[in-house]
Amino acid sequence: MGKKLLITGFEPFGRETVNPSWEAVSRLEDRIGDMEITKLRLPVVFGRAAELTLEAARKLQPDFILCVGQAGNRAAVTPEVVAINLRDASMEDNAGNRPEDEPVIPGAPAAYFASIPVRGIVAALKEKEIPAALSYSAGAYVCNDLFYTLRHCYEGTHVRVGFIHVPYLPGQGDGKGPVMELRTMVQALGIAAETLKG
Ligand code: PCA
Repeated sequence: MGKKLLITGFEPFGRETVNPSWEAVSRLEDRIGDMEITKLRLPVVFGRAAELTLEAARKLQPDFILCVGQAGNRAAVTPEVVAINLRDASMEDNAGNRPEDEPVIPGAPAAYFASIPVRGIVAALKEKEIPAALSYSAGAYVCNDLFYTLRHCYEGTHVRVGFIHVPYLPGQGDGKGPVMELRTMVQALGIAAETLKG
């Protein structure tokens, strides 16, 4: 039976004028195999990104939620293994918030593992010679905030939740760090979507 995937990307933040996550997500097909794809662009704002995703998910009733974000210092597509219950920002978000050492959800568990097949995704990407690796930290900024909130909300349900960080696009950062071509990222997300069913 056809499954539904809600996939999110972020608006730009910091000094950047593009965010590769939304650039790649927005270029995905509307259907991959028998999976219906719904794309959502999110603000880089603590709490709000998750609220908007939950709102969209309540309407769509997806089987999978895959969030994508930029991780500028990375050279590979990196599925995140774990989300932690911590907000600890070293820079303001796009609404001027800079939480320090706060829980995402007070009283909730310290961490959740991704509920998508992260290892299967890395293997499928490597098979296509796309640089890929597991990441054991999504940080403590807005990406982790989103990932943690969704994992918490869908714990014990059939909805599978994951997060993938992607590198900078050519032209981003200081020009000296690692980058990845947009078409490679789009291909990578398509492969990840195909691999979700495990
Ligand atoms: N990356 C940030 C937030 C938005 C994005 O694309 C992060 O890694 O938290």
